[in-house]
Amino acid sequence: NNAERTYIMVKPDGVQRGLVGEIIARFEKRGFKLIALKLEHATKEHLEKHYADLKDKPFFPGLIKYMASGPVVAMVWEGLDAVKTGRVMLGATNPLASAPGTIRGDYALAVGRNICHGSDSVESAEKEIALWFPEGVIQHTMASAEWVFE
Ligand code: YYY
Ligand code: MG
Repeated sequence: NNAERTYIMVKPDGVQRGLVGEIIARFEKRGFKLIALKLEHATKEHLEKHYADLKDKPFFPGLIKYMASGPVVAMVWEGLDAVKTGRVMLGATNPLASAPGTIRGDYALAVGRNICHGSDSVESAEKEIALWFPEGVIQHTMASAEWVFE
Protein backbone atom coordinates (compact mmCIF):
# COMPACT_ATOMS: atom_id res chain seq x y z
CA ASN A 1 0.00 0.00 0.00
CA ASN A 2 1.68 3.18 -1.31
CA ALA A 3 -0.44 5.35 0.97
CA GLU A 4 0.39 3.54 4.23
CA ARG A 5 1.24 6.00 7.00
CA THR A 6 3.46 5.72 10.04
CA TYR A 7 4.03 7.98 13.03
CA ILE A 8 7.74 8.67 13.57
CA MET A 9 8.99 10.77 16.49
CA VAL A 10 12.45 12.04 17.39
CA LYS A 11 12.56 11.71 21.19
CA PRO A 12 13.97 14.45 23.50
CA ASP A 13 17.48 12.91 23.50
CA GLY A 14 17.50 12.82 19.69
CA VAL A 15 16.56 16.52 19.60
CA GLN A 16 19.16 17.52 22.22
CA ARG A 17 21.87 15.49 20.48
CA GLY A 18 21.22 17.25 17.16
CA LEU A 19 19.96 14.15 15.34
CA VAL A 20 16.70 15.57 13.95
CA GLY A 21 18.19 16.22 10.50
CA GLU A 22 19.84 12.77 10.34
CA ILE A 23 16.59 11.01 11.12
CA ILE A 24 14.49 13.10 8.72
CA ALA A 25 17.12 12.63 5.98
CA ARG A 26 16.90 8.85 6.18
CA PHE A 27 13.12 8.78 5.66
CA GLU A 28 13.32 11.44 2.96
CA LYS A 29 16.10 9.70 1.03
CA ARG A 30 14.42 6.30 1.29
CA GLY A 31 11.49 7.70 -0.70
CA PHE A 32 8.85 8.32 1.95
CA LYS A 33 6.64 11.41 1.74
CA LEU A 34 6.47 13.81 4.68
CA ILE A 35 2.83 14.71 5.35
CA ALA A 36 3.05 16.22 8.87
CA LEU A 37 5.80 17.65 11.08
CA LYS A 38 6.01 19.66 14.30
CA LEU A 39 8.18 20.33 17.35
CA GLU A 40 6.19 19.78 20.53
CA HIS A 41 7.00 19.74 24.24
CA ALA A 42 4.39 17.15 25.19
CA THR A 43 2.66 16.97 28.57
CA LYS A 44 2.89 13.85 30.73
CA GLU A 45 -0.86 13.31 30.19
CA HIS A 46 -0.38 13.32 26.41
CA LEU A 47 2.58 10.93 26.64
CA GLU A 48 0.65 8.60 28.95
CA LYS A 49 -1.95 8.34 26.17
CA HIS A 50 0.74 7.69 23.56
CA TYR A 51 2.25 4.88 25.67
CA ALA A 52 -1.06 3.68 27.23
CA ASP A 53 -0.32 0.05 26.27
CA LEU A 54 2.78 0.11 28.50
CA LYS A 55 1.21 1.63 31.62
CA ASP A 56 1.75 -1.48 33.77
CA LYS A 57 5.45 -1.89 32.86
CA PRO A 58 8.04 -1.13 35.56
CA PHE A 59 9.85 1.31 33.23
CA PHE A 60 6.65 3.34 32.49
CA PRO A 61 7.21 6.23 34.99
CA GLY A 62 10.82 6.66 33.83
CA LEU A 63 9.74 6.51 30.19
CA ILE A 64 7.14 9.27 30.68
CA LYS A 65 9.62 11.46 32.60
CA TYR A 66 12.22 11.05 29.81
CA MET A 67 9.70 11.73 27.05
CA ALA A 68 8.46 14.87 28.84
CA SER A 69 12.01 16.15 29.50
CA GLY A 70 12.16 18.25 26.33
CA PRO A 71 10.58 18.83 22.94
CA VAL A 72 10.07 15.98 20.48
CA VAL A 73 9.74 16.11 16.70
CA ALA A 74 6.46 14.51 15.65
CA MET A 75 6.16 13.38 12.03
CA VAL A 76 3.95 11.40 9.70
CA TRP A 77 5.62 9.65 6.76
CA GLU A 78 3.71 7.97 3.94
CA GLY A 79 4.76 5.33 1.42
CA LEU A 80 5.00 1.65 0.55
CA ASP A 81 4.88 -0.51 3.69
CA ALA A 82 5.72 2.58 5.79
CA VAL A 83 5.04 0.98 9.19
CA LYS A 84 7.17 -2.13 8.79
CA THR A 85 9.94 -0.40 6.85
CA GLY A 86 9.99 2.41 9.42
CA ARG A 87 10.54 -0.16 12.20
CA VAL A 88 13.38 -1.77 10.21
CA MET A 89 14.99 1.66 9.73
CA LEU A 90 14.72 2.38 13.49
CA GLY A 91 16.28 -0.93 14.58
CA ALA A 92 15.49 -3.00 17.67
CA THR A 93 13.99 -1.43 20.79
CA ASN A 94 17.23 -2.08 22.66
CA PRO A 95 19.97 -0.29 20.71
CA LEU A 96 22.50 -2.91 21.83
CA ALA A 97 20.56 -5.35 19.64
CA SER A 98 20.13 -2.90 16.72
CA ALA A 99 22.18 -3.59 13.60
CA PRO A 100 24.62 -0.90 12.46
CA GLY A 101 22.95 0.97 9.61
CA THR A 102 19.74 1.38 11.59
CA ILE A 103 19.01 4.68 13.38
CA ARG A 104 19.30 3.18 16.88
CA GLY A 105 22.20 0.96 15.79
CA ASP A 106 24.12 4.01 14.57
CA TYR A 107 23.25 6.61 17.22
CA ALA A 108 22.13 4.97 20.49
CA LEU A 109 23.30 2.60 23.23
CA ALA A 110 20.63 2.38 25.93
CA VAL A 111 17.00 1.23 25.70
CA GLY A 112 15.91 4.16 27.88
CA ARG A 113 17.61 6.65 25.50
CA ASN A 114 16.85 5.15 22.11
CA ILE A 115 16.28 8.52 20.33
CA CYS A 116 13.30 7.69 18.13
CA HIS A 117 9.83 6.16 18.03
CA GLY A 118 8.03 4.39 15.18
CA SER A 119 4.52 2.88 15.08
CA ASP A 120 4.47 -0.92 15.43
CA SER A 121 1.33 -1.62 13.34
CA VAL A 122 -1.02 0.16 10.93
CA GLU A 123 -3.62 0.23 13.72
CA SER A 124 -1.27 1.93 16.22
CA ALA A 125 -0.10 4.31 13.49
CA GLU A 126 -3.69 5.47 12.97
CA LYS A 127 -4.17 6.00 16.72
CA GLU A 128 -0.83 7.82 17.12
CA ILE A 129 -1.42 10.08 14.10
CA ALA A 130 -4.85 11.04 15.50
CA LEU A 131 -3.30 11.72 18.94
CA TRP A 132 -0.38 13.87 17.74
CA PHE A 133 -2.06 15.52 14.73
CA PRO A 134 -5.73 16.11 15.65
CA GLU A 135 -5.58 18.99 13.13
CA GLY A 136 -4.92 16.43 10.36
CA VAL A 137 -2.07 15.93 7.90
CA ILE A 138 -1.18 17.66 4.63
CA GLN A 139 -2.20 15.77 1.50
CA HIS A 140 0.06 16.60 -1.40
CA THR A 141 1.71 14.96 -4.40
CA MET A 142 5.48 14.63 -4.74
CA ALA A 143 6.91 15.29 -8.20
CA SER A 144 9.14 12.25 -7.58
CA ALA A 145 6.26 9.84 -6.89
CA GLU A 146 6.45 8.02 -10.22
CA TRP A 147 10.20 7.55 -9.75
CA VAL A 148 9.67 5.93 -6.34
CA PHE A 149 6.61 3.72 -6.97
CA GLU A 150 5.70 1.67 -10.05
O1 YYY B 1 8.22 0.31 19.98
P1 YYY B 1 9.55 0.46 20.67
O2 YYY B 1 9.88 1.90 20.99
O3 YYY B 1 10.67 -0.20 19.94
O4 YYY B 1 9.44 -0.33 22.07
P2 YYY B 1 8.19 -0.48 23.08
O5 YYY B 1 8.20 -1.89 23.58
O6 YYY B 1 6.94 0.03 22.47
O7 YYY B 1 8.63 0.45 24.30
C1 YYY B 1 8.49 1.85 24.21
C2 YYY B 1 9.72 2.50 24.79
O8 YYY B 1 9.84 2.17 26.16
C3 YYY B 1 11.05 2.06 24.17
O9 YYY B 1 11.33 2.71 22.95
C4 YYY B 1 12.01 2.39 25.26
C5 YYY B 1 11.21 2.17 26.53
N1 YYY B 1 11.56 0.87 27.15
C6 YYY B 1 12.39 0.88 28.25
O10 YYY B 1 12.80 1.95 28.72
N2 YYY B 1 12.75 -0.31 28.84
C7 YYY B 1 12.32 -1.47 28.33
N3 YYY B 1 12.69 -2.62 28.90
C8 YYY B 1 11.47 -1.49 27.19
C9 YYY B 1 11.12 -0.28 26.62
MG1 MG C 1 6.30 0.66 20.63
